[in-house]
Amino acid sequence: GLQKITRALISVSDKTSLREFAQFLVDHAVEIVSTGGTAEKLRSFGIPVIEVSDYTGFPEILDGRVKTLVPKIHGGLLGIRGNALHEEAMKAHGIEYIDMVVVNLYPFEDTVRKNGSHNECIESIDVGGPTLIRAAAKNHASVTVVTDVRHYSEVMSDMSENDGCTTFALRRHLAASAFSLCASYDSAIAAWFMEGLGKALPERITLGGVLKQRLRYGENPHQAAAFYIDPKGMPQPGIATAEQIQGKELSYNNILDTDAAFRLVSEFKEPACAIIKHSNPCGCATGVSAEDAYLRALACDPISAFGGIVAFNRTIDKSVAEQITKVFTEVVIAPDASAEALVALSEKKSTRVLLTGGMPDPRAPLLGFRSVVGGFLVQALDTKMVNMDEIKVVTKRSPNESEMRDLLFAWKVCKHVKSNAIVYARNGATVGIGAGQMSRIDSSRIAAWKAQEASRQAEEEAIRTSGSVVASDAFFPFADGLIAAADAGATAVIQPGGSKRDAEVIAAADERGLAMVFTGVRHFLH
Ligand code: 93A
Repeated sequence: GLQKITRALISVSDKTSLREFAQFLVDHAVEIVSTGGTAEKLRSFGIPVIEVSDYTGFPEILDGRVKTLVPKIHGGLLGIRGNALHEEAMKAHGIEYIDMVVVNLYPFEDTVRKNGSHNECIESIDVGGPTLIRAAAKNHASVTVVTDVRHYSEVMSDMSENDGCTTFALRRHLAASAFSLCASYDSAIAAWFMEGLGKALPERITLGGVLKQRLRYGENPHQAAAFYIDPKGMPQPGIATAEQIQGKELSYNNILDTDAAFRLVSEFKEPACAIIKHSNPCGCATGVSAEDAYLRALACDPISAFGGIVAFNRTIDKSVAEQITKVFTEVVIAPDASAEALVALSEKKSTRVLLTGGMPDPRAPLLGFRSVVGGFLVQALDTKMVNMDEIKVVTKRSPNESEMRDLLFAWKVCKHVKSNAIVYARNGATVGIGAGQMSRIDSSRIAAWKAQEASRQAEEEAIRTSGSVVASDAFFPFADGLIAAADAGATAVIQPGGSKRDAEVIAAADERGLAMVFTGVRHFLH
């Protein structure tokens, strides 16, 4: 299993730590062959290197498009040691073994991300690099393939421990990593072509992900899990880019809930706060400040908020930070936090604090993935938000100004609640949320009941749903859900409309003096 390294081909775009690694190889009597830019860099470090063109006797041509694509290189990588026929052929053609390939690829994904021109993107498609990587990885029985700067230290310790040889275990592990790099590199290229063709959902799809973090487990302790980052496209500020300032490691459920919470608050221009439990909001509010929004979101269901995920669309200041520390909170995510706020939050060591540096565009297109046995579903995520001119008043009474403001607020929240979703809101804050029920009437009842319970616990005289508005993520199939809302004291309703029984539902609203608007848009969330 041990293979002595006597010759290495180094061809790298990312020249980070190149000096240290190449020097280590030279110290272990390895002969280095390199392509133009890499060779020049090594020479500048005073490291002895053979130009690939001198090695092959063939110049680099076509602006570097053909540098290493020659039999002397690929024969040297693919030949099987100890195979008499291979050795005979190699001898006949003057090909010698190459024991190690150190290659990282033209940065195609970066070029796309930086909005490179069409030509720049095309030129960033590496052909020779993946070819070297694939050849070396295929022949990992004796060839070591190093495709990432982060592998250097592993390789150096393996060689140090084994007298300048690498172990089979290391070569195999590096080969697996090499093929997964090639796969994700090609899938990024394929995705870029598809976009150019206006096809978001191609005939074949490969998920390109780069490991961000291995997770202790998935939804439950017996499920393996990891977090991968989409390497292409401009990353929007959010869970994937956030910097964790303090707290324990994020769990799988934390990541899902934090994403849901941050996406919800990104819907609002005014200061807003959302508190999420099991991917549903248990409170969401706008306010004059982050603190105001937090306290109003918390008031919706303070019992459920225990152990919640709290998101803001504003910088966390000291006053809101002090409020947060009064409640057991798993995660706080916000675009930023003041220094004093961070000091206040550090009182609660286990609370994870994530700062994103900005807010995502809630309308930016995103794909969502769900697995089913034997495959997976892909859809464009629901980034739609209704415009004022698409909203139709269907009752005799029109919502007044404050009802309209609350209707739009409730509608935004409702989109982020699992179906069947019913959201009661008043003065820019949720007062009752019914989520994830199998019947809409149950969600309506739960939402009203939750509001009643919160009112009772806070020892308020009036029930919070009186004078509230209600949003329903899909049409009311019967009048019962609407009647339940009217009975709870709601005065206005927002829903998509489109039921066979719309006329009955409208009549029930008119009878009770409710104002109702139709959006024509449904927001199921499963
Ligand atoms: O243009 S290529 O596709 N043709 C090649 O033959 C080739 N060989 C290595 N790109 C090629 N490479 C790539 O060049 C490597 O993958 C590496 O990223 C880069 C290093 O070039 P230089 O040493 O000139 O900086």
